[in-house]
Amino acid sequence: ENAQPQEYVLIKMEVIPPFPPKLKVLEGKNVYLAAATLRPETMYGQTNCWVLPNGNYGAFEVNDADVFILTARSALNLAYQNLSRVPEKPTCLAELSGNDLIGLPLKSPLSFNEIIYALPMLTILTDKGTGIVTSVPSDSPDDFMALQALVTKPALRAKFGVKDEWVLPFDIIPIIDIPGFGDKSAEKVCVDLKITSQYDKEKLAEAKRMTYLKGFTEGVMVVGEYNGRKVEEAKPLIKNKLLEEGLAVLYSE
Ligand code: A2H
Repeated sequence: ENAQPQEYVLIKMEVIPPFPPKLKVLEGKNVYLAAATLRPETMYGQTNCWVLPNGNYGAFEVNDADVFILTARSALNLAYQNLSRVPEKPTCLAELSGNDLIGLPLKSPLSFNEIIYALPMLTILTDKGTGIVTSVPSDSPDDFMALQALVTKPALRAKFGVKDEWVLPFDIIPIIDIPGFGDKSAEKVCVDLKITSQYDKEKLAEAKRMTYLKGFTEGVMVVGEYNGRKVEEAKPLIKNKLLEEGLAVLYSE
C-alpha cells in the first residue's frame, strides 16, 4: 500500500434488470458495478466497463437500497468509509466471478452511450481500486488497446463469450481536445508509438506520460455542460456534480 492515500471517484454503473441467474438474489435492489476512476471528467466517453474474468467479486450492501459489486478488499475499505449498511462490516449478498459479470448491460452516469456492457480485461489489478474499471478509449491508452483487441479479434471475443454487439460498432467518442494530440488522444499516441499490444506496459506507460499532464493543463472539453472549458476547470465541477446527484461516491485507499 502507498503511504499517500489515493482518492478515487467510484462511478455507479447501474446493472439494468432483468438480472441473470447469478444475480437473481439481488432482484429489487439497485445494483451497481462501482468503477474506480481518477478521471471523472471523461465519463461522457464511456464505451464499456472492464472486469477481470478470473477475479473474485462480491455484491455488497452499501445501504438498505443500494448494492455495489466490487472486490472484497475494497468492500472492507468502504465499510470504514460509511459505505456499508453495517458500519465497519461488509455484508456480501452474492459471491461472483468476473466471468459472471461479462455481458451485463449497464447504465452509467454522463455516458453518451445509453447502454454499455461489462467486458474482460486481463490487466486489471485486484489490489487497486475496486477491481472494476470504466472504459474511455478516447483518452485512456489502456482502454483503447484492450477494446481494439476485442474488436479486431473474433477469437478473443469467443474465448470470453463476448457477443459482437457488445463491442461493435467501435465508435470512439471525442470528449477532450489536447493541442498536438487532437480529440482522440489515446488512439493517436498508441499509433505514434506503434503500440501493438495491450500488454506492452513500457510503451503504454510512455503513452500516458505523453498525454496526461498535457491533457490536464492544456486539454479542452469538447462536449457536455462545460464544453469549451479547460479540463483543469471542468474536472472538479463534473466530479462535484456526480457526487451531489448521487451518481458517484468518493473512495480512498
Ligand atoms: B482511469 P492509478 Cl480516461 N487495475 O479512469 C487497473 N487499472 C485500474 C484499476 C485496477 N484495479 N482501477 C482503476 N484503474 C484505472 C479513466 C481513465 C483512467 C482515463 C485515462 C487514464 C486513466 C477511464 N478508464 O488512468 O494507478 C482507471 O482508469 C490512468 C492511470 O491509481 C483509473 O482512472 O493511478 C486509473 O487506472 C487509476 O490508476
